[in-house]
Amino acid sequence: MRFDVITLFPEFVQAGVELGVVGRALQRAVISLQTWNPRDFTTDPYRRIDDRTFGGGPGMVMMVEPLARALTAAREASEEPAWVIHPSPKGRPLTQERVRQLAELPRIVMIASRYEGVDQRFLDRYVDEEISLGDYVLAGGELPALTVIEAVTRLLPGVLNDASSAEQDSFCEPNMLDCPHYTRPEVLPEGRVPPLLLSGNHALIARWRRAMQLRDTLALRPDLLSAAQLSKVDMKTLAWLKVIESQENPNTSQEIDV
Ligand code: 4F9
Repeated sequence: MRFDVITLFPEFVQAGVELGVVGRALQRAVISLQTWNPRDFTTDPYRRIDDRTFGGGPGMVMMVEPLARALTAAREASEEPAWVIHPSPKGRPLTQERVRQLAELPRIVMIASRYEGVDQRFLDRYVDEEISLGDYVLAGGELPALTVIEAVTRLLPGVLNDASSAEQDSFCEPNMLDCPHYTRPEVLPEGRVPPLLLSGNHALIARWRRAMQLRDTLALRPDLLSAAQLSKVDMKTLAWLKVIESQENPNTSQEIDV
């Protein structure tokens, strides 16, 4: 898989892909990455990439031409068709489902914008998709671009050593949080491992883990549950978790429905 990032801070992006899973994937040539600096595609002696906003107001806007020329150069660097992503708070929130789809593409180009924004004509004409990482504003799109690269790369064949570990994570199952995990030693000043996990009873352990997933999703991300794949047993477990919750917090309790 090939990534291209158009950025005023190519060193920032290069530094972000050196280590860990992405660094290893680069070394093994499972992925490749090229950065493109719009400043190298200016024509004026000041190498300007931004200008004041029409209509007045504070802040600078990234100009169409350096970005468009950088994008053209990136496109021409490979024959693979490119899907062009602009990380932006205006985009659709990124989900693991979308990450899985992106991992099927041969090539992604990301536009990491800076300053107050980008001339809308560039976005309308050249960007296929805007992606948001959340409802907050960063100084630029470099960290979101790195986030997309990492989320996608770890799904590519041969990147993670244990083929199953990418698939067993929290969020692998859509709309369900991961259960708690424990490792040695069994007993610590900070607490002990739930004895059930030491029982060797795998059916019981699987049920406990499922109950913990439901407990934590209900407590931390109840918004996910409406879209989650729930079995009849899951529904019963959830109903009980709600009863228990209402007993522990009688002031905030909702209706009991078992
Ligand atoms: C992009 C914030 C995606 C959240 C890009 C400033 C951004 C962002 N998700 N903020 N530039």
